[in-house]
Amino acid sequence: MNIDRRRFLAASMGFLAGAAVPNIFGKRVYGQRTDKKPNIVLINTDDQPSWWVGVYGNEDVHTSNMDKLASEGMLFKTAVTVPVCSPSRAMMLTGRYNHQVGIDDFINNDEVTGLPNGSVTFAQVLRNAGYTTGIVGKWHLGKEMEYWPTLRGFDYWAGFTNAHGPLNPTLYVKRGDERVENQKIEGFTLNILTDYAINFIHENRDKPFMLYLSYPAPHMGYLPVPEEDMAHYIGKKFKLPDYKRFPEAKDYPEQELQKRYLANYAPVTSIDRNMGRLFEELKTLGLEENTVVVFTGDNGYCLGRHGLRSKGNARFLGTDIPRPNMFDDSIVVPLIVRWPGVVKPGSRCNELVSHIDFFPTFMEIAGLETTDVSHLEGISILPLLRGEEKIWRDELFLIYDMKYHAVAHMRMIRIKRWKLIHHYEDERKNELYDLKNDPGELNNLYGDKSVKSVQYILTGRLKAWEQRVGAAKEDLLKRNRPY
Ligand SMILES: [Ca+2]
Repeated sequence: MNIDRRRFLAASMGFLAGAAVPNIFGKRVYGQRTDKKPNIVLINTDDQPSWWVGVYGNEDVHTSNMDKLASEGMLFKTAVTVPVCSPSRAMMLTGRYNHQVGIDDFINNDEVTGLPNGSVTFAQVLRNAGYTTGIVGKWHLGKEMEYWPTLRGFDYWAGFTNAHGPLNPTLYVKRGDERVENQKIEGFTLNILTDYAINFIHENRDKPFMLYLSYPAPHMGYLPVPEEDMAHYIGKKFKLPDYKRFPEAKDYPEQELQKRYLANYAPVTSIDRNMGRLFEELKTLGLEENTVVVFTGDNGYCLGRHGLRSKGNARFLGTDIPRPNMFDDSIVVPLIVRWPGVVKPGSRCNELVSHIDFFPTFMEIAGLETTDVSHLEGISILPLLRGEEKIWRDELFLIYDMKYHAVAHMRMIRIKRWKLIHHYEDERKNELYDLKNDPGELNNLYGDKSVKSVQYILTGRLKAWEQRVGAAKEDLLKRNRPY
């Protein structure tokens, strides 16, 4: 069969199988499909908060493909995750809270640990259901071979264990039991990873596949990027937050912060351009209709907000003063889902969702029952994607036991209006924010008499959750971890 014929057939099948079901008036009806298993492409960026995406309201960053994806799919305004790499990835892959799979903080380069054997990932479940599963890029759930993604449900891996710089990457390339090729490739890392992702899609175009494309950027400023990505920012001055109101950060030079913005926005644009290449490939292969694309980030970032640089383990700008935190800037990540025929183009969702929801969502997308997997903490967001009226959860929880940069033991409950954070390392640091009247989380109301009942109720709910999932203060002692 020649390529044109194959593409034509694939395109026709995509149309028949994937399009929205036309009703008798010829209108598209969303939320219904009757076709074969859809492919899943999950794109995860490293340290990109939702506020670094144009469509989330940022006028400085250039993200035309991310914005277009939102115009074709659903954008979630409040998608949260643990505010550092490894715990967030553990939550996403296992559908459980990070401490339940033993990942408290990011995994340092010299640490011999990782996602334990026996932690079931969505990749394993999808592979059992007939999917070919691949990961391209950063893993960050264990450096030793026993923790590698090819032993956690992925048939294919082209990438690296921890972080990697922007140029000339050395990649492990591994398929099943094949030997590992350790390849150094000349060029820009983000372009090269996308090439591998495109190849994976091309090779698996005739069967259901799940691709987890894990970009290692814009992590801590990721330059250089190709000139074409930099071109969007020549001579540009970025809007900066009012970081000078924070005494610890007030002496930090504006010019330096401008440079940091450039070092983060330019790689976001580089990823965005590469995402465009990947989407073109899906279209060319006729797979666009039958592929669910999920775009998200592994944690947020402050970059001047609250006077901080970095995320949950932030420090004040220009200092080594730590500020462990669960500000929305650190925990809210982009989440955009496109699924032609199911998700209404340009739709927006204000419900509270979390990275623990990915696992059951992917199961449901693959047509699998989620009732037998009671160990999962997340809920499938498929009803939200379909636009169904549904009573949804009204609370989200997070846990972050931080050991690098500072010691902190944070537990959070976030409802739509309020957020409570316990700091078990020092309860004088507890926080309570009214997100409706103080979305920037500048006014800590913990202990304020005017919100006594809110604090009381949220404390009860948070403690009940802590007890249930083994995250209470007493459990820290049992785990022999100091606080
Ligand atoms: Ca990260």
